[in-house]
Order: sequence, then C-alpha cells, then structure tokens
Amino acid sequence: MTRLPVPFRAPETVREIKVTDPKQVAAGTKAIWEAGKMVKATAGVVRGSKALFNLNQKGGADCPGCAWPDPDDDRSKLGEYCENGAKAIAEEATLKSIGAKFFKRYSIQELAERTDYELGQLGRLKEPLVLQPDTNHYEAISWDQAFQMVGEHLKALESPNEAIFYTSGRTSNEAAFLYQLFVRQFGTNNLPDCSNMCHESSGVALSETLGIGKGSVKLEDFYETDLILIMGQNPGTNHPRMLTALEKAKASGATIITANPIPEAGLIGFQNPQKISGLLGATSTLTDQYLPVKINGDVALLKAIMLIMWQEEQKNPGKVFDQAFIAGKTEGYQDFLNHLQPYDLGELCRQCGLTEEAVKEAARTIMANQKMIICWAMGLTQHENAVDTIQEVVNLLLLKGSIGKPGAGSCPVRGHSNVQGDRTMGIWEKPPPSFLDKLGAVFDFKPPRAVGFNTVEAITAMHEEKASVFVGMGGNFHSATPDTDYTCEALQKCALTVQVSTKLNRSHLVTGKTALILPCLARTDKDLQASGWQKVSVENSMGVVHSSLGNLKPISSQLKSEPAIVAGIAQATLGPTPEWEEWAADYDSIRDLIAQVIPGFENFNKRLANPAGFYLPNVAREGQFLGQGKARFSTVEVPDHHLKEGEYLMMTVRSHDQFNTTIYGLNDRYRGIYQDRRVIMMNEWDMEQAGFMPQTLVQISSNYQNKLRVVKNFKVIPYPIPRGNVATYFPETNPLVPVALIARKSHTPVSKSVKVRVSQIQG
Ligand SMILES: Nc1nc2c(c(=O)[nH]1)N[C@H]1C(S)=C(S)[C@@H](COP(=O)(O)OP(=O)(O)OC[C@H]3O[C@@H](n4cnc5c(=O)[nH]c(N)nc54)[C@H](O)[C@@H]3O)O[C@H]1N2
Ligand SMILES: Nc1nc2c(c(=O)[nH]1)N[C@H]1C(S)=C(S)[C@@H](COP(=O)(O)OP(=O)(O)OC[C@H]3O[C@@H](n4cnc5c(=O)[nH]c(N)nc54)[C@H](O)[C@@H]3O)O[C@H]1N2
Ligand SMILES: [Mo]
Repeated sequence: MTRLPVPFRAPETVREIKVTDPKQVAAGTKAIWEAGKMVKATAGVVRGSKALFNLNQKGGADCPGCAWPDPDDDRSKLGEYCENGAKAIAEEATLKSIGAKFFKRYSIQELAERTDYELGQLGRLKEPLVLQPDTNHYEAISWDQAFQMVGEHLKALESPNEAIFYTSGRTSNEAAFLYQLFVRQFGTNNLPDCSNMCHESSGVALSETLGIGKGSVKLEDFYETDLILIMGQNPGTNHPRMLTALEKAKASGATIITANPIPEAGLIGFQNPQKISGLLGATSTLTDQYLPVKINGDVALLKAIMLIMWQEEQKNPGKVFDQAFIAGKTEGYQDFLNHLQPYDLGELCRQCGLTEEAVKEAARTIMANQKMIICWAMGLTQHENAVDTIQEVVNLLLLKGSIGKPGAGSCPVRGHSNVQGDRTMGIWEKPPPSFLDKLGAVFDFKPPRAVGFNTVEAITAMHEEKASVFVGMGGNFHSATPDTDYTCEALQKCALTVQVSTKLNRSHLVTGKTALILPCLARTDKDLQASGWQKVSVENSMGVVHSSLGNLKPISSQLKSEPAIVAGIAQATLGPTPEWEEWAADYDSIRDLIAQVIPGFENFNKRLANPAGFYLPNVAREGQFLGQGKARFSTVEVPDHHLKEGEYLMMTVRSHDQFNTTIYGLNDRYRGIYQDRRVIMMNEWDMEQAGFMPQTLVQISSNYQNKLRVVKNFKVIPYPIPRGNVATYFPETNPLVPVALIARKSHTPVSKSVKVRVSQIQG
C-alpha cells in the first residue's frame, strides 16, 4: 500500500452568505442565549451546567478560553464566564467522541475534505491511535506501544536537536514543567510554542525596555486609572470578560480611547450579561474616542500624539511630561526627543490615516489625564516592526510616568489561558542561563545551552530535513502556522509526528510518515491519579497563579493526563526511572520541584491553597526596571509599506465563532457576517475602484520574494475599514502568509500586514 495524497488545505467551497450591518453593542441576553444553546446541544443540560458553574469560581476550573484574569474578590453569581468561554466548554464537555472504529471507516484523505467546523463537531478523541507508514487509516494502539514508538524514534536520531517539541498555551504549569524537563534531559532546547506566533513581540519589547516580558498591571489598576488606551485588540470576542472590567473602570471615572482599523462592537458598546441591568438591555458606551487607524499605523499615531505632547511640554515645562520620573527612573530621554522632533505632524497623520483633529483630541485627553493603562493584543504584535510599535507604547507610558504605580502601566492581553505560565515554566527555545543553571543543579544534569528552534525556524528545519520528529503538546501546528502549503510539506517530511490532543484537527491529517494521536484530559475533566483527584495550576495575563480543578467525568477511560503522557514518553526515551511515575501520580510533587527551580514559586503548594491564587513578582509593577537599572526609551522608525497600485494590506483576524483554529460556527455576529468565513472585508471606495460589488467572488494572492501564493473563492464584503486595508479570517488565509515574513527580533509571523492583490473570479 502507499499513502495517497492528502489535501493540504481545508475545502475552498463557495457557500451562501448573509450580511447585515456590523453591531454597535456586544454581549447582552443574546450572548447568554448563544452560550446556553451551544453547551446544552453538545454537553447536555446537567453536564454542561456542572462545567459552567464551576468555571472561574474560586477552587473551580480555569476557563480554557482566554487568559483574562478573575476578580480577586467578588465573582458574579450569574456565572464568571462569557459567551465564548461557554463555547470553549461546549467543545471540551461534548458527549460525542471518536476512536479507532471511526477512523477505520474514514481515511485521512476523506477527513481532510471536511471543513474545520465539521472536524470539530466530531467530538473528543477517545483512544490512542497510530497512522502507520504507507497506510491511510488510523488504527488503535496501546499507550505502552505508543510511548515505545516515540522513544524509539527519539533515540534513533543522530542528535536530540533533530526533534521538535511544540506547545500550545492550554497546557498546565505542572505538565509544562515536566515537558521542558524531559526535553532538556533528552538534550535540546527545541521548545517552540504558540507564543512565538502571539505575544513574543511584547515579550521582547518589554524585556528590552522595562526588564520583564510581561505586563505590569493588575485587574484593580483598571478601577483606579484615569485613562485606558486599547490598541489592536478585539475584547468583545476574544476577551469578553475584559468588557466587564472596562465597564467598571468607566463607572470609576476612566476615559477609554480605542485605536483599531475596524470599529469592533465590544469596544463601542456593552450590555453586561453578568448584571441584571445588562440582561434587561441597559447599554454602556465604552469607547470615548475611536481612532480608525490604518493597519500598522500605530507607530505614526503614537509619534503624532507624543509630538503634540512635546510641543505643549515646551510651552509649559514639567506640566505635560513627568520630568521627575523621567530623570529618576529612565534613560535615553534626550535621544528619544532628538529623534522625535524632526517628524512632521501632518505627515504622521497621513501615515496613520487619521485627521489632525482626531489625533489632537486624543493627545489632549492623554495630557489631561494622569494615570494611564495601555492594552494591546495581536493588532500590534503581528507586524514586521511589532517590537518597535510596542516600544513606542512604552515610550508614551514613560513620558507620563505611567508605570510602576497603581492605576497605570502596560497590559499586553494574552491569548491562551496558560500561555504565560508555560513560558514561566521554561517552555522557551532560548531560556535564560540562570534558569538552565538552576534546572541543572536541582536535577543533576547538564541542560543543553544552544538556542533551540522557534516556531518559524521549526517549520523551516523540518522542510530542510534538519528535524524529523515533531511532538505537539496541544495546538494545531498545521493550521496556526503561516504558509500552510509549505508547513504541510515540512510536516510530511518528518519520520514521526505526534499530537497530544483533545479534538481532531488538520494536524492529525497532514502528518509525518508515521503519526500518533495521544488523547488527553482537558481542563474541565476530572483528573484522577494514583494519589487521588488532581488540581493543576495556571498563570493568567496579570501574573496571578491559581489552581484549576476539573469536575467532569472524562468521556473515555482511555484518556491520560498531560503529565502522565510526558512521564510515559520520558520513561520510554530516557529509561525507566521511578520518579517520573511518582511525579505523574501526585502533582503536589511536581509543584515541589517547580518551587525549587523557579523564582516566585516558593512554598508553591501552600500558596496555591489560597483560592484566589498568588501574584508572581513583577519588577515593572514595582517600579524596579531592568534589575536595579532604569527603564529605557527607544527610538523607532515609522514603517512604510510602499503599496503598489492594486495592492492592499491584509490583516487576518478571529471571528466571534472560533477559538484560534477551532471553528465553533460560521457566524461572526458582531460584524454582521453569517453562514460563511471565506470573506474579505473591504472599504466601499476601494470596492468601487476595483469594480467589485458586494459578494463578488474573488481570489486573493500574495507575492513575496517572487513566490506567488493564492487562495480562492472569497466573497467581498463592504466594511468600515480604512482605504487600502482589507481583513480576512485566520486560518483560511494562512496560505498567504509567507513563512519568511517575520517580525524583527521576535520572529513572529506577520499575520496582520500581508500585502495582497484581489481579483475577480470569472464564472
Ligand atoms: N473567543 C476567542 N477568544 C480568544 C481567541 C479566539 O480565537 N477566540 N484567541 C485567543 C488568543 S491565542 C489570542 S492571542 C487572543 C487574540 O485576541 P485579539 O488580538 O483581539 O485577536 P484578533 O482577532 O487577532 O484581533 C486583533 C485586533 O486587532 C485589530 N488590528 C489588526 N491590525 C491592527 C493594526 O495594525 N493596528 C491596530 N491598532 N489594530 C489592528 C483588528 O481589527 C482586531 O480588532 O484572543 C484569545 N482569546
Ligand atoms: N494568520 C494568523 N495566524 C495565527 C494567528 C493570527 O492572528 N493570524 N494567531 C496566532 C496565535 S495568537 C496563536 S496563539 C496560534 C494558536 O496556535 P495553537 O495553539 O497551535 O492552535 P489552537 O487552534 O489554539 O489549537 C487547538 C487544538 O488544541 C488541542 N487542545 C485543546 N485543548 C487542549 C488541551 O487542554 N490539551 C491538549 N494537549 N490539547 C488541547 C485541540 O486538539 C485543538 O484542536 O495561532 C497563531 N496563528
Ligand atoms: Mo495567541
């Protein structure tokens, strides 16, 4: 037998689509209704309610959705979850499942013809499976055989650096710690993670300027601040509980400015579904000033604002900038000013696509308010100059002395629920030497020192056959990464690809010569080990570490926990050692190890007993920048995209019905787009100029370094977006994102500014 070709991409079928005007308000009763509908349909009323009411309560399960923090004190009686958290639960708690019988019936080729939405609907993976070389169907395999297979492949490599160990951000601290320990004992730092595609740019920018790659604010800071600037983020969909915090901030007197190429519903207005008033339809207006900035116009915008502030500062010295803070706590101020002064306000406004009036109004608001928080997410991190942009954000905070004090600071809003914790645990291709020293000392071995592959380098390494074993601790490497076709070729060159997963996705279908699916327990599942019912811990976006305890009966007795799977692979690779079994049997013992290795985790088990968790130390929050040093101003340039005639700058965004590559449904309710995701949102003037009508069928192409990439069958939708800019959904347009197009310094794929052309498909 031979392995037949597997389609690399999801089907590019044309569907009927329905469009309405974008919404002005997010959440409300509709959100509760949508949430309930989805959970009941997939998990049943009893199981679904059990999961939902446990969610984000003290001592309950951490929502597997986003990393937005829980309130330290009062939690809503109506439930501390949001519509999209409920959808994440519905995905996990579903009663449907698939195993060997199902895969006997359907080949990988047949499954690859289904949409991502259809794959997700199949339910949970319920037993370990293997796809043998030259076959087209997965078959059952025992856990022991699966572990042996991984161990044999790993041991057969000439160098440990020929293996790649990816992590997605749902993995608990305990599993992540064991995983990186195993990988380093095996002998490599090849630990790329989803963070490489996500907030890596924030980590790099903040480490260089403030000395810590994490944000500096706590949730309470939102209630003490005067002003919140939200850039490149769509919380109504991706961090819905942030809207509750913004509503509370406004009630305490804060002003909100939003910079986003599109007016996202949740940032404009909000009906709080966790409050009776919100359920009855009372709307809060969240954004006081909306700035429709052009894609990647943020540096120009921030520079324009700071230029206006500087002009005012000259008229009223010490009244606009916090000179005491600048003198005492920063360095590089004079260079920064010298670099800023020659810029021309009119030109900067043209570059960011805003009127001078609008920018002046924003600058006036910023000058009139003392304490400021700046929030951002993927709209800033996924550009070539993303690190620059975030350093420009830091510049503004430094000018105002708005960092290291209550009610002020930096707030990169993280994605996956434990992506920040995984990094803290050492999931990192370039860990600091101090971390490796400690790890080596505690476990008595010599950790590898060479920097490992990040996500993009991992793809290239597999493509160039420098790596031939891929292990994915969660995630969907096939679809989340850029340049889908190239990534598929890379994966197919591997001898073995292993996916530790909860649900079927395309990474299980486009595989190495041999492939394994190792099904694991999810966050909401009850995790029973030899020593009893186990809790795990996670770290949220604001550096709070807290416990998470699942309470649902697992869908199958064949599922293993992530720590148990790591222990199994470790023993099969490094040789049988009793401690791996002991660690997997009792997570308290893993936490005792973490306490010995990672600063801030002293007395971990004892402190985790506090239901609200505990804060990790944070130098920026404490006003101690760069060790004992000073925070740094940066000098960054305004990017120029040189768009040619007929070229547009494309951002790839999430719809309201997805969690990254998991597609919950085909509607993007807040944007008024229903029944299909193959759309391109375009300015009406641009449409007219290009001769497109609403729903004209088009293909989109990118041409980077003379390689043409094309996706077909997209429908044009008129949308309030700046001219020259277009928006599409991730992952449908990932085939257009060139693997070599990455952010400077952070190496994050440039998924938010891809130059594309759009042409009508005749037919
Ligand atoms: N329900 C749900 N929740 C999620 C996720 C999910 O898929 N579904 N994903 C999780 C993950 S991993 C992450 S990282 C976060 C992602 O959270 P977000 O970053 O909010 O997600 P995106 O959809 O990528 O949205 C980016 C936003 O930035 C804007 N934008 C794009 N380019 C620019 C620009 O150049 N400048 C400015 N100012 N704005 C720009 C877009 O219009 C959009 O509003 O959400 C997390 N939470
Ligand atoms: N074009 C474009 N590409 C992007 C982005 C973008 O904005 N635009 N965003 C990027 C960002 S911010 C991110 S974070 C990445 C996301 O990249 P990934 O984290 O790799 O992708 P996900 O879609 O979140 O992974 C979903 C899969 O994880 C598995 N899973 C779910 N829960 C668990 C669990 O508890 N344990 C285990 N072991 N497996 C689990 C399921 O099998 C599911 O199919 O994508 C990036 N890619
Ligand atoms: Mo992310």
